[in-house]
Amino acid sequence: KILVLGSNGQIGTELVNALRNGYGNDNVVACDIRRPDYETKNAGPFEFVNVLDKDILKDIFNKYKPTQVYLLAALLSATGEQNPKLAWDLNMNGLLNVLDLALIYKTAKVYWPSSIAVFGPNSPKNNTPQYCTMDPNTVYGISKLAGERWCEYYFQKYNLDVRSIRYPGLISWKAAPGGGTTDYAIHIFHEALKKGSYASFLSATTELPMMYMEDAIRGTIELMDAPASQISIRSSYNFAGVSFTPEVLASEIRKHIPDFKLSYTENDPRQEIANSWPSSIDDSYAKKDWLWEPTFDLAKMTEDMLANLKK
Ligand code: VAH
Repeated sequence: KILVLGSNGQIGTELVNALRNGYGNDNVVACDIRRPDYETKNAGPFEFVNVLDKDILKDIFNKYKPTQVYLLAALLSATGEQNPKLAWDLNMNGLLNVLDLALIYKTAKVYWPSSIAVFGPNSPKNNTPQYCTMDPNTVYGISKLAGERWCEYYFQKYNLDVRSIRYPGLISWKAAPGGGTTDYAIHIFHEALKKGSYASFLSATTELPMMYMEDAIRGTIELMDAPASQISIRSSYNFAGVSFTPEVLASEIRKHIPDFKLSYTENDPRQEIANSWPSSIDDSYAKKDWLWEPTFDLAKMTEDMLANLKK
């Protein structure tokens, strides 16, 4: 069995579907603190689980004896800044609870997502390398960097097969994003179709690394399927798709909606977060170790987002 903890979020919703397609509906157990708002195409087992409740989490491990666990429950960057202590508690203790239970129940593989938020103002901005100065200044970024160190620690000390990716901003049409700094790049599509205009909370020239969800899900499963001998990084892999600014994204949208208007709001706290993050990422280790290759460029992503949202 495969457990997906945080199955209702932006990533979990699509990952559960992809895993159920590959492993069969009954073999993938979706776990969240809320029931999914809508029926997923691939219905399967669901459990109410709060990853901070170690007793319930232990019961779930005991009940399913999972071979793989994906831990996706987290607070993202913008929401994290509104509630720093909760973000630290959930992002850190959720991870430690899962790592400990994975050892006890001999889970074969654990997946935990990190983020480009592990980088900070003194990290190189362009083509940010795997190994460089990392001084995250959001609680989200601090918790992701600390989490990466714990993942590597459990691998080195206890031989736990933990794998991780530093996601860029993920663009998807199926499930809503949950309080991140990159969310503008999703809202813009919804508003472009609904109103023909959008007010971006990030400035025209803020360039951030992004990726289409379909690529991200495929990459995640490819990493998990790769032979352990090919995984040279046990903290978390740099992972890249496309980079763009709100301005560049708007011109791509205008190829489909010629009158689309983009304006900007000022003094949004998310701007400061975005300013501390890289503009583009060097993911050569992922390419070399497990043959990662993205397939969605800006044009293909924009076309697919608009076509699906229109439906
Ligand atoms: C956030 N989408 O904005 C997340 C992400 C690249 C950043 O981890 O908080």
